Amino acid sequence: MELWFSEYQTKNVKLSFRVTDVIYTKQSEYQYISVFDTEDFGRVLALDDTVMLTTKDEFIYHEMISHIPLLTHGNAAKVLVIGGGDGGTVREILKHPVKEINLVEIDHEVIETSKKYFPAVSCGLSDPRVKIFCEDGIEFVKKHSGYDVIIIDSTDPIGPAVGLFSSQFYKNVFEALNDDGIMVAQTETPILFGDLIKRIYTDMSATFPYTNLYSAVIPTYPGAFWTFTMGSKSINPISQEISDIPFLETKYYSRELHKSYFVLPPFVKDII
Ligand code: AG3
Repeated sequence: MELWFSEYQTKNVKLSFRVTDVIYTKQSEYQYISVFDTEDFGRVLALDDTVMLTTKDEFIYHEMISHIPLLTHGNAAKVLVIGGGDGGTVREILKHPVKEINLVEIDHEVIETSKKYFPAVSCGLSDPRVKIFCEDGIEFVKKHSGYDVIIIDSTDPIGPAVGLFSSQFYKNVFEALNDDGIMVAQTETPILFGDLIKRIYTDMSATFPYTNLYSAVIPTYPGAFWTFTMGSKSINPISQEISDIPFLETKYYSRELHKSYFVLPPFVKDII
């Protein structure tokens, strides 16, 4: 018997994996959580049947959403992660000499699931520098400030994540950042969602003096060509020297390529 998982990336495009084992499923207060093993991409975490990570390629997303803003900033002490309950982003941030990480994940079941079934992803969550808040990130940024870097490691802009893609949210993030602060958000694929990317870019650049897109290839996300949008209050990420921290162990991010991640193909430049 063949067992397959499919994500509807659009109404008309599916990404499917042959499933070797269903490990865990649960309907939480917010979403349907599933964990399963696959033949070629290892273990998968899906939320509402949408792929959040696979153990084979999660390093690409988590390295790129963390190291680019942190090395651009160069001296981040206090970092906020919104979403990211699996812990992959926290794991990467902990490779930097930060003092404090606040993780704000709305669904504590995601954290528990990752701790139990993805030990190599969630390993940083028990570090003493990490404080976990199980609340809505949209409200959290209105009440907290003093961050050097804020990372929006969200799901797609549907359901509870919609507000994480709004111009008012970007304004609140701006206020929550220190004067040289930097934010970055995962911003989907220009192959399928050009209008969304244009709106995010327009909204973020209405608030942040420097707004830049960068990209990575993520085979298990829609379009495979994925973007991150970075807003910076005073540091220009393009002219900034990249800070040199020793022993940054990465598999996708590379210092030599750092500037090139911001170089956009013409079709993306045309979108924004
Ligand atoms: N955040 C999910 C990115 C969106 C993926 N979208 C999709 N598969 N349709 C990643 C969570 C990992 N920390």
